[in-house]
Amino acid sequence: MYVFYGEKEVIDKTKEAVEKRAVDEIRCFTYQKGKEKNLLDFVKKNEHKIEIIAYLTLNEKELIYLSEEVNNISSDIYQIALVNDTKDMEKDHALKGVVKKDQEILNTLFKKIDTHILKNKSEKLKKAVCSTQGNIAIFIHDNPDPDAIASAVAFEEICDAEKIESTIFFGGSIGHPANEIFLENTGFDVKNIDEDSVSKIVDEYQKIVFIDFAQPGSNNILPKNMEPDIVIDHHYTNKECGAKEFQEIRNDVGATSTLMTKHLQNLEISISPLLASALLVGIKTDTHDYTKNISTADYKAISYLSSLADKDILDILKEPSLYPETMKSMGIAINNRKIEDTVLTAFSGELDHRDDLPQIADFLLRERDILTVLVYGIIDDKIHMSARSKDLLTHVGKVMKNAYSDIGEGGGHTHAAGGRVPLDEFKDKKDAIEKIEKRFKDEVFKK
Ligand SMILES: [Mn+2]
Repeated sequence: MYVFYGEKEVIDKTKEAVEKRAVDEIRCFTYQKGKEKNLLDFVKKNEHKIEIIAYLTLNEKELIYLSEEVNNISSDIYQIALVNDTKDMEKDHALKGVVKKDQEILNTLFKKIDTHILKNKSEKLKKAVCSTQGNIAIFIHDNPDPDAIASAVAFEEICDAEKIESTIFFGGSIGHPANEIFLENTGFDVKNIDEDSVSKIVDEYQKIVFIDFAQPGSNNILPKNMEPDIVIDHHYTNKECGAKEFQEIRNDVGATSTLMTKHLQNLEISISPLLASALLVGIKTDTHDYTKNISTADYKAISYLSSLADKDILDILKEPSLYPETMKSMGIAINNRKIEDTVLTAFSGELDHRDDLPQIADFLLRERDILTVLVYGIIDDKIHMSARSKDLLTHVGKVMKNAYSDIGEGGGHTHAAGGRVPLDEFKDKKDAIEKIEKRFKDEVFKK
């Protein structure tokens, strides 16, 4: 939790800036003469939750008094203040950071806070790892992607540095051919397990770590009531994941790889060319080629990793080769594609891999003047679909939901979505093709 204390005007500005960053919980206290006790009472009650107190007041006497009182309650709280002159403030008082009032206050303040938080976080993470008497089980989500795999391997590096044994586990299958190829080419050791072995692992291993996910039981092999010891993730969640020792959920960064890079950097653990390349691919895939959710922190990690990565490995990992079956399905889809206005629909025949569809959809979206794509194919007794859109007025997740929810499933994000419908909803294949396409276009053109 961040606590801000100061004049109303500065507090209002700060609050806005901090909220935009979507970091930890924020509490603001407006400075009022004689009401210092309110702040101190709050600190007493929440001393373990508070990470930082920033004083945005220029009343020096008050500042010194408060910072010392807070220091008496807990010396773990990082206290930073805005002052008239930085000269003699830093050494003599409980304040660990000061910002001169004529500096670009907020930026300087945040820079200091960031440096402190990150260093401190990495140290806390190391402590959580080191307190293990046995070994650590690192879990990643089902059908793991390069971000999850590379981040887990980075976590393993921290364990290795502390001579603590660790193993990476995941449920489901690798799924996406690109991910399978990533794993083959990196040679990283991750263990695919089934539900029966989960309880044994949980018993055997002393600490449980979640990497690139935070909610047990959703898209991972762990039971819903599992309490992790450590969680590091970058997906938005409104639920408490209840990590017992260390938790870092930052939805203001594009990839868990970015967070892990920073930890390795802060803990001065060297990153091999292979791992640096893998982490780079993790950031690349999770930010959709640096176009979505990318932040300054991601760019910083990219710049750091780039100097360590191996260009040849990177080339192989970045452009994974495609399966012959995927090429075949892509050919069928290209031949079958129908275009109406800016919307392209394509039937890709009988599919070998469900995950061919998003790759084909991404490819077809590159056709000139096309803004929205639906690709679908048959696997067993179902029609599987994948949709993409770069049309600002189309939310393709909603389109899929409205078009197919009554006969199957559909949903997803603004730009990418998917769905499936059982084949027996239709008379025959021809009827299925007609109806699937009509439902999609009706929804897209409705807007
Ligand atoms: Mn991720």
